Amino acid sequence: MSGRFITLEGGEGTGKSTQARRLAQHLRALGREVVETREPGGTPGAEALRHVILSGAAEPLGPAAEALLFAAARADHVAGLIAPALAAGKIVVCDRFIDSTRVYQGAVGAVDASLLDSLEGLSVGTVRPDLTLVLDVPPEIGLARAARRAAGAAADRFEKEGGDYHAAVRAAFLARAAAEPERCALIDASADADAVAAAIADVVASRLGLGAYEISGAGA
Ligand code: Z5A
Repeated sequence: MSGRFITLEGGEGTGKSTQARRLAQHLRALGREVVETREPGGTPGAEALRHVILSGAAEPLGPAAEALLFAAARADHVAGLIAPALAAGKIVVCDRFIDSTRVYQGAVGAVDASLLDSLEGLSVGTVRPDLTLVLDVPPEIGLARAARRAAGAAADRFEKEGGDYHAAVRAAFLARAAAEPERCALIDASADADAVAAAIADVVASRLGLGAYEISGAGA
């Protein structure tokens, strides 16, 4: 028995967390067993590393060192949660995964691709997404959404970056989606959350054969 692995990717405030939750609800309503998780994080060890990374404590060490930390967190997450869930036949819905490293540390951070290849091999082995939903909105919309949600809380390591940074992130995600169209589906995430959820459910049904979509009214 082997499950299905779905990842959601995209820049800040594109709605990944919202849509991961909506997709998991939708698949559960269809009678599927779903594990919802996120990166960096998902296991106690990886959540501890998340705190170190997002606090900015590792930023002075440079993007290659941050890539090592993301890879260490991912190795624990894959071994401790994702691989066992897939082996048990469950559907894993993960908010960010390997494409985030390729975009933030690779395309934007300029970490050498051969180093990222090695780290990816070590951390995930053969565990690769069956489907990656790349959520796309113009950065000004994503950043405004994230700012509304944060409502005065301090910006983390990545949230404090400027507009050019987030534009580069968007371009790199678009390039990844274009380079791997069989694995990746590009989703226009600028519509309201119900419309985006419906578009995602259609893609999941057509690409993976996981059910037809009915509006659940779960809200954003
Ligand atoms: N990172 C990395 O560099 N390398 C790696 O390998 C990995 C990660 C795995 C993790 O940040 C950071 O780590 C990330 C990249 C880096 N930083 N950045 N940027 P995080 O996990 O704390 O945050 P995030 O992944 O960027 O997600 P987010 O900012 O929390 O946004 P989101 O999940 O895409 O959006 P959301 O939380 O679902 O929605 C944001 C708000 O918008 C919220 O109030 C919603 O109610 C609202 N929303 C959602 N959808 C809509 C629609 N459709 N319309 C209107 N409003 C909406």
